[in-house]
Amino acid sequence: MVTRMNIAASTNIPLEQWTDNERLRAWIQAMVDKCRPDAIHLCDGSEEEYDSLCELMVKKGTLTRLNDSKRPNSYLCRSNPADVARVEDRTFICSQNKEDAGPTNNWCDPQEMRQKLSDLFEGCMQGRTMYVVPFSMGPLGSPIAHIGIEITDSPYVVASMRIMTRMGADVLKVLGKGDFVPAMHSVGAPLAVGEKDSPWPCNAENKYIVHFPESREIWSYGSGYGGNSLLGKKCFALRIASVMARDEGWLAEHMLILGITNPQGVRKYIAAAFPSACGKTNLAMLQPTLPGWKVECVGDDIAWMKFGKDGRLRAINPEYGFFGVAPGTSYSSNPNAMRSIERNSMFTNVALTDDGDVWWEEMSEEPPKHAVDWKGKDWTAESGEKAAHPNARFTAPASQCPVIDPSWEDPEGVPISAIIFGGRRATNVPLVCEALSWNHGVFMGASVSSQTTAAAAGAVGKLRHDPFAMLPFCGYHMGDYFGHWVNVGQQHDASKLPRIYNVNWFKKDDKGAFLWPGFGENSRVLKWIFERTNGAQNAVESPLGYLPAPGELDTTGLDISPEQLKQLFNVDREAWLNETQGTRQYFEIFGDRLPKALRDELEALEARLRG
Ligand code: SAT
Ligand code: MN
Repeated sequence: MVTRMNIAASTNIPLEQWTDNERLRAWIQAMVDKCRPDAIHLCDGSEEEYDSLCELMVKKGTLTRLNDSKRPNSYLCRSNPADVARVEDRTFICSQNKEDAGPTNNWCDPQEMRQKLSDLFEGCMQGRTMYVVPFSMGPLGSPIAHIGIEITDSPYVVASMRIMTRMGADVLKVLGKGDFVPAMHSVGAPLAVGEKDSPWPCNAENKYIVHFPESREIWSYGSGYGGNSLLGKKCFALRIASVMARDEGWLAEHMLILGITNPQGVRKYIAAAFPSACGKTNLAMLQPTLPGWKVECVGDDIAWMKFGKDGRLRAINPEYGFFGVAPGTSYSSNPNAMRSIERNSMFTNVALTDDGDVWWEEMSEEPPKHAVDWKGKDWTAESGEKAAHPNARFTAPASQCPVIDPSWEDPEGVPISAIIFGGRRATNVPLVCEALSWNHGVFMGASVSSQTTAAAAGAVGKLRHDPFAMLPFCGYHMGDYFGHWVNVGQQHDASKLPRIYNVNWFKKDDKGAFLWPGFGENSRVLKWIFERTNGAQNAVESPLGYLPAPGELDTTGLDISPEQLKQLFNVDREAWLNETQGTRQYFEIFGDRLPKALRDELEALEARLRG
């Protein structure tokens, strides 16, 4: 017989003093009874709390403090090698009806899953401390923001949540007696009395990332890594929020948000969807190579967008930090990211240099002579091994970004002028193309394919459909999600809707070399988009949509041959008819939930290609 734990005797502050939210208190008590932690820590979000958690993790061997003269107040963390990325095959949408999860999600009967979770969570925190983490996705009190409470037995998760979200006592003040999304997390590794803990406890063989969309609940078990365990991010801000957005008429999207200012000082905002590890962070804080242009960052991963009183689509970044891919990031590829992580940052699965700093592939031209790799082993460049895991990450406060946008915390959000879709495509997809209409843009988003990356467990480099870059993140039937996008277009003033674009930085020539330099040079594409949204007549129509008219993509000072440019915009009709064949087949899986508007767009595209 399990005895009820006396919370009053086990918390750092009395629960009644911490919150007067009855539902929250009852949930905490229920989870304490189920998980049976040794202690309960109700988080206040203070710096002292963060520091003492980090100190605790240093003692446990989870964290290594970096050299303070190199990287002040920063830590390295090495995860268990069996816990390094999101696990899509262990991620479940447990809607009441299987059909509502749709063909792109793993579904499990909610009753069955509840039983499974109930068994898994039983006593799962024995020997550990349970942390209760109040967090706000979005600026505190913003009409677009929402509150969640994560319960976790991982101090790494608590420390990361403090960087990635607005977290702590202030959130509880805003919450009052109101509603929150409960997000339950355990690493799934209870400790027997006297058992020694491992630096990165997890339950590698038994991971469950579970969402109940109707009751808006998240349950995550077995993994401590990234989107599996920082439940405000993909689980709440995308999977659960996409369901809320569908029900309430807004959009929760896997999109960066950037502000772009032209030499005359006019600023516009753009949102852009790319799959994980396809350069969202680089684009969000890009340093334009075009003189006089400026890009500023609102967010690098997620956008919540609602229509404002002025009829314009307004976006907030629900997050408070960056959880960016480290390998490939350098002072030349993304100087603003590098400056964002100079202090107060956490690094997971990167290499440790002999002078107590971090390193990863391509961070510097010359690799260090010696380092300790992400698995904790001696490393030299000659070994042929990667020093950092390909999905190694930095976690840093967004406020440290030197080009953080002045309006990034505006509770009303920033007005969006353009939406971009993109993926990693070696062939076919041109550098940039504007949709002919809103529905054509929705079709573009729905038909995105991209090569897979190390952000998720599984094969890398495999081409797969990833509609709206939401394949792993849509909390309901993807066909209904397309329908929601079509409806949004129908329900709002077309002249105020953002224009929609498709881009591809990754097209290759027949020798396998990239045709476009990317990074800061992408400002040339953003400039063209900026001018389009300003009414410029600088495009020509192609079967795929509007392309830059000859000479209208600013290539001043860029070393690119006319042949390369031709290839970047070449529309190979034969190859494209193959492509539409693939899209047609893919759309089949959505059955009658595929909106007619998208079928019409597919047919219109085929007609234009044949025409
Ligand atoms: O989901 S994570 O936050 O681990 C990273 C990503 O896939 O974007
Ligand atoms: Mn992402």
